[in-house]
Amino acid sequence: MKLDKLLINCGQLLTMDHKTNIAKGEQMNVLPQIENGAIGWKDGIIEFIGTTEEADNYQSDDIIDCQGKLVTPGLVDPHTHLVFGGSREHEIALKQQGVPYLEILKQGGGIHSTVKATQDASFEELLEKATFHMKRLLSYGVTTLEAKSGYGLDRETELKQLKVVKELQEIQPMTIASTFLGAHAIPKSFKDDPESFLDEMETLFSEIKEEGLAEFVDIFCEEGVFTIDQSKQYLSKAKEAGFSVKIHADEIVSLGGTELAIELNAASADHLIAASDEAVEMFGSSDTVAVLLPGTTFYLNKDSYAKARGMIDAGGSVALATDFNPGSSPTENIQFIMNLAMLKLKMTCEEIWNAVTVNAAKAIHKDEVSGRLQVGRHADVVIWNAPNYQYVPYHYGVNHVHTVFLKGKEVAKGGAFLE
Ligand code: IZC
Ligand code: ZN
Repeated sequence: MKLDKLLINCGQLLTMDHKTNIAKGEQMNVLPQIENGAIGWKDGIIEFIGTTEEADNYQSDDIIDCQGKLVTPGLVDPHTHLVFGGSREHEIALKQQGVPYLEILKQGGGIHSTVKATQDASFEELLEKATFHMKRLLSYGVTTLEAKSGYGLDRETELKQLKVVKELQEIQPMTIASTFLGAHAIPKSFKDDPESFLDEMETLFSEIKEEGLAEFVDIFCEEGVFTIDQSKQYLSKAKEAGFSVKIHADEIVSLGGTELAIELNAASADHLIAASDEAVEMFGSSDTVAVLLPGTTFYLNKDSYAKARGMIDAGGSVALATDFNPGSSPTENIQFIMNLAMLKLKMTCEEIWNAVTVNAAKAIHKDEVSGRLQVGRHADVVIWNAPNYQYVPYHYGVNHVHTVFLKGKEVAKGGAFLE
């Protein structure tokens, strides 16, 4: 068969092909790979994966000699707040004075400040800004991501955000999972009546479902935001309406959101810095993916990080994400998140690669299309300026991308997005 493109001499070709759609516990330390590998595709679909020797059976007018470089699947970022107006650098001084994240929120800043900017922005402005951030994620090797709403807190703006995500799904080739996070904060007008606000957000479920605007419903379960009981009730309704659910759980205060996520069989429980020891153990007997966001702990200047080791040692499944958002994690650099996972979460390099591919895809139900290299799948492939897979979590703060292929097409090179 004649291929459109054939990569040969991939020093390590990480196929991540575990034969299962999730890597749990000790399996996270296994990295399915081919030494001196080769991969080829036609019409954007992978037709061949094997060794460079085996590639002799294939022809192509476009053969790239990778000269021993690392080659992997496109990365998956399973937790971003991609669509928002404005930015929050005006809060730097408050942060530096030691005013905590939840206090800034309580004073009407933080998420509320982004809500105002998002309400004021037009659909086109939000689309343009989200596209910019998405291309930057792509330049760092991400080809699949999740995007949340949650900066509207009213019907109109929440729908506007979700429609931006839908437009992105339709007009560009990255794979995107959409999450409705209307329950992200309590707007001022509902300050003393959060339940009525949740009722209001719930009235959007049917419209979101009918128009295919989101696959997941998420809630910020946190002190001063939504309680465990409110979260349980709201997410149970979401499940009844046919959504899969996620929780921003135990990010700052230990409320028990992690246990709730597992009890509800959520697709993922996210953050988990303050998760209890019992909750950490529970991941061993659950397929709920622990989505850890160490960039947020770093940026909020906290001392303790989520207990990734405990979760993996208990037999659980861990994924990593940027949490890209304008407040607690303004970065699209998922490679820096991999550095933090190595340094602060004490994850092995093998665990880290599983956490940004196969497990990240599972956390957003994209495991059938993303996170692994298999014949028949989209050719979402990254060539790295790295001699081996350990090198990327090791050498920090820079972009190691050599080339990103999205559905077979070269879209980013040397860390820059190609127009
Ligand atoms: O805009 O602050 N934690 N939500 C919950 C966020 C962080 C995003 C933000
Ligand atoms: Zn978040």
